[in-house]
Amino acid sequence: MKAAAAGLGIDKIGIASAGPFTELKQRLVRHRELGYESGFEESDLDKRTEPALLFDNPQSIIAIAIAYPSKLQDPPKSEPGARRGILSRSAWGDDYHNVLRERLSRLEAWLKERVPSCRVLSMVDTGALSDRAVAERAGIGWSGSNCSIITPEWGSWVYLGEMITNLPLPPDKPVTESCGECTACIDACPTDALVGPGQLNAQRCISFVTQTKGVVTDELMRKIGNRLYGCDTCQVVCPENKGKNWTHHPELQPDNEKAKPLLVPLLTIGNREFKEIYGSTSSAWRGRKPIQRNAVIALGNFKEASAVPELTEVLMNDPRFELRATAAWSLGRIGGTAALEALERARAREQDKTVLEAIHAAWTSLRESEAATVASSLDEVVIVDKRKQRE
Ligand code: B12
Ligand code: SF4
Ligand code: SF4
Repeated sequence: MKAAAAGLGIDKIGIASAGPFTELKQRLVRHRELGYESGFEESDLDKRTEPALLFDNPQSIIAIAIAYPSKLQDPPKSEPGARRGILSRSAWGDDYHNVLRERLSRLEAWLKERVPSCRVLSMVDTGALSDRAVAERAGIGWSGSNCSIITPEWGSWVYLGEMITNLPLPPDKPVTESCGECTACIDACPTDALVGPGQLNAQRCISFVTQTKGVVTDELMRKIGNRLYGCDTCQVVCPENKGKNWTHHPELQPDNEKAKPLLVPLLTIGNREFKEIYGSTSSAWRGRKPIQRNAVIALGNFKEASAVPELTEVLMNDPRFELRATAAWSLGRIGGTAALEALERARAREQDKTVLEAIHAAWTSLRESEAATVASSLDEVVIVDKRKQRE
């Protein structure tokens, strides 16, 4: 099976025993108690850790890994007047869920041809099991301080999937490599979401925040930067990923305009157009709202004054309060007379409490910074005056 992996389009296969994940269970209980869950995980911790609850008489779990690209070829520049956002590498190319499911069904067909009595249950990401815990047990890679499974061959730029089976296959040993003394990912995480080696407070992880649909806090909006979906920082800085860029799966190759799109057109993208462009990628699962909201945030973080008319349009007319509130924040961050006027006009007609609060916060901070600028220029006048008097 392992020798056939490459022919099946699979980069690495490992075998794990199908016994309960007892240590993981304790870990997940503690994780929940600390409030570190994202809410995207399967909520039943028994199902997450006991393969026998998902599959009748499981004998082993076949774990697979598929490597993906980490570099864009000739990426378009993000420039004043044409600012761009970025999708995380896990959303480049075709949706990895579909790609891995297709590989798992190829593997299933290969197995059934040889062992007709074989039964399998395949999963990728949305299944109950922890894909990382299975991969670790199956010797695919080690569990890094950035939480990712790092394979000695492909680094952490791998998607994971698995198949519970009734085949009693000999289990692989976990890999012996480890992070050693390195702490680069923990140091680089913009929000200190990595609260310790291999321990993530998902609520502070930018990858999670970019996938939420609500209004984000000022602190986290500033840290989102121009990320439209996901975050790769803790993997980009990882020395184990240095020089690793995998281009052998054509379906996973990025389209530059999708991976690094212009921000302004995203503000008005319709549902149908969004599905046409992004529907085939893994970034579309939460719909267009989070990505549009993140585009509004990114323009604010770029302080892109040329986008004030479009942001004003969002603030005045977008039916979604989350978008209007975020546009208020963004205009406050950009500043200038046009932004201030837009906030004042919106304040006069806005009915939603959250948006009104956002407008007020943006307006106040703008006025304060304006007052500070006036005050500092007055200070300068006074200093100049005093100098003149002395002369
Ligand atoms: C929920 C989820 C998220 C959440 C929370 C992530 C997290 N770290 O918990 C959010 C939205 C933030 C997220 C982000 C990302 N995700 Co995600 N996510 C998942 C999902 C659905 C469940 C993960 C989960 O249960 N986490 C809870 C933690 C506690 O458990 P765990 O990580 O599964 O298991 C590990 C720990 O428990 C640890 N552990 C166990 N016992 C102990 C004891 C001690 C002392 C310590 C320190 C650790 C430890 O070891 C286990 C194995 O590594 C999985 C798919 C799946 N079904 O498993 C994908 C998955 C983990 N995500 C994936 C990816 C690619 C990402 C992103 C890179 C996407 C991006 N570019 O933005 C980021 C990475 C963020 C990060 N640093 O982890 C891949 C990971 C591939 C890989 N090479 O590791 C997965 C496996 C999807 C897939 N099938 O490929 N994700
Ligand atoms: S994905 Fe980004 S925010 Fe999340 S842990 Fe990694 S560096 Fe921190
Ligand atoms: S950056 Fe260093 S500590 Fe973090 S996962 Fe990579 S090797 Fe491990």
